[in-house]
Amino acid sequence: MRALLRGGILMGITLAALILWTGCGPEVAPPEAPTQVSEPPPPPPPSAPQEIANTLGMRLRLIPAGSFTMGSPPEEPSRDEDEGPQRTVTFAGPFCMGLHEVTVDQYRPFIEATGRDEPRQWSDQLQNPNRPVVLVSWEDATAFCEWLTQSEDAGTYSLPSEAQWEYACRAGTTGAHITGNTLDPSQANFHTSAPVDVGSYPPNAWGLFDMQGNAWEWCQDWYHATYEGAPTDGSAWVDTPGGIRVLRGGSWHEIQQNTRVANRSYADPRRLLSDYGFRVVRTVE
Ligand SMILES: [Ca+2]
Ligand SMILES: [Ca+2]
Repeated sequence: MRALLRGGILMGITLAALILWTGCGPEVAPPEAPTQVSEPPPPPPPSAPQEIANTLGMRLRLIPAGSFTMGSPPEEPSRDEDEGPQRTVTFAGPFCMGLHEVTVDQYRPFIEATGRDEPRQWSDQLQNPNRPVVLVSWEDATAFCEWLTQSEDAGTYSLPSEAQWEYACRAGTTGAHITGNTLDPSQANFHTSAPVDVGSYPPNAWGLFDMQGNAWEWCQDWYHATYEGAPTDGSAWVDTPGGIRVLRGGSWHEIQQNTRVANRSYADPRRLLSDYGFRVVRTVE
């Protein structure tokens, strides 16, 4: 009798355990999932960076963090010595860069708000509001960026560092031009008679227009005749003030070789020329 009772209890416990296991117990592990990738997801494709606009109507592109080789190899035709030695520059974080050179129309409110002197030939330039503002010095361009930072509610604006400029211009390319080893007159405004409206030529792979040609673009950096000792974190090289600042990208006035991505020009920060303009960068916030 006791044995029968014990057997019944055991059977009951077993049955209860079976019910628990099949119905109410902890969930059974699902079948093995398809192959899982354990690495972190890749960064967003550089061909599709984010775009923002400020209250001036200026459009800016998010330039992704990453590394690139700055400068040109010794064998590049028409290369100047100051384009080397080539070095790896790494941007730890993204930044924003103007899609276009700063236009006449975008420069106008700065003059009106600050009373700063109009660029030479300003009344002529006003006839073409969507052309890059030219005849502006490095000092004018820097003052514009400071004013813009004050008047906008997000980010700090500045001229690009040379490294930011070249990284954004190359957009992953490694040739003498963003188009390869040559640049066709249909691809950029160079060796012509005047600047043209910004965005009249195809953009680069990151959606930036007129990085080569149209107006030369002032950079923050003091000019150094070599990259020996230059920063590798993408910042501007401003530790040893000199007499001249850097310009990049060539212009409507220049021959093709001077629009090469790695080419560097330089001028006194107060100098004005009819093919000197600029574009801005902004911090990401
Ligand atoms: Ca340009
Ligand atoms: Ca040069």
